[in-house]
Amino acid sequence: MIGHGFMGVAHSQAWRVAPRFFDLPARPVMSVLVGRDAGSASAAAQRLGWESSSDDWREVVARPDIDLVDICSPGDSHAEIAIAALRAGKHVLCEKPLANTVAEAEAMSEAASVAASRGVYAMVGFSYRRVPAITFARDLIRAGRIGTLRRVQAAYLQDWLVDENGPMTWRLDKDRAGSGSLGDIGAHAVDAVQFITGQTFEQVSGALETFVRERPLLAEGIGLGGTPSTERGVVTVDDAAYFTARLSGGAVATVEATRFATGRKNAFRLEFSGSRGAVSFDLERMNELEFYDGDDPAGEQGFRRILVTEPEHPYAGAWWPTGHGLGYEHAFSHQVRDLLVDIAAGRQPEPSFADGLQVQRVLDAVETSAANGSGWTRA
Ligand code: SOE
Repeated sequence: MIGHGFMGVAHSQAWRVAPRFFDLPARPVMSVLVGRDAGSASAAAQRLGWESSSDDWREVVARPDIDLVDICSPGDSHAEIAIAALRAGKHVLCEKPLANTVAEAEAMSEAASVAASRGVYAMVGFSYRRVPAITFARDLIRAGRIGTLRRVQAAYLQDWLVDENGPMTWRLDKDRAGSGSLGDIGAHAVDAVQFITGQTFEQVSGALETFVRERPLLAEGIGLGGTPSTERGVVTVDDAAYFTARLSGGAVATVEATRFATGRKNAFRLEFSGSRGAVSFDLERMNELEFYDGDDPAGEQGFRRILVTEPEHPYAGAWWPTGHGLGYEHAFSHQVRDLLVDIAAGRQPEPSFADGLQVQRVLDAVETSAANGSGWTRA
């Protein structure tokens, strides 16, 4: 695994826990953790349960005893590492968004399709696809339970940037992160909507805004918990992204992504309205799904709350008894499970790098539309 920040920790937990709850076709060996600083990588490896550590990803991806490379580093390193790993015959799991630019994502997708023809697979880590209630929403909608889809409302709302004295993390630097709220959390919204509905974003019309244009630079550390210095740096990404969209199956959508939604900690909200019913989800209540069935008797109609913790719900049966619920980390374990099952079956895991590229094109179209003030832009 490359990287041991927030995502490295989440993925480490998944690699360790998945084999305890799922019957996997292969036993993951957490072999090497790679970080830029040898000392921090070694300390993180011990804490997170990796056998060894390294500060040289090139040497690690070339090693014959490595079968799979999990990329949890910032976006500016994804393309180079993923392409090198795939060319060296290693399966790849790469964090979202796939890349910082469409050109990088195209190169990655091309490398993945060459590798797949040799039985080497790549997956992009849109982990929320594997939250049971989101997977179940997809099952309901794909089974036609809400009829013809007409309206989608997606909002990914966080507030961890509200404090204007919060430091300049790598996520606020376009060169490292590609974009701001748009790529960090808007990408989840784009992927989840396409996954759930089976429709792709065809045209978008968007606006971006940066509310806080300068922040204290970090003297030490890379994240919000780092030590700020007295110098200030320029924020080069969006703080908020908004767009309307036309989907391939005729539905229309509004999407909002911001890390300035005061009071909203991780509210990823998705609502789908169809000719026969509707489905609504909020990640802050991630074990629940609201379902409105227009076929219910007139006097009994209303959204019903389904607790998505039954053995018949996706993934839930592998964990705790009915009603005990799952959390943020479980989706990453489901991701590990599905990845290993697909690799063992010689099947392309989803979302593929081609899916990641398609999301990247949507993000790019939003940026183009926002920059030009040009209205509808083809994704
Ligand atoms: C930060 O906004 C972040 O950690 C995202 O990068 C993740 O993808 C999301 O799962 C939670 O929020």
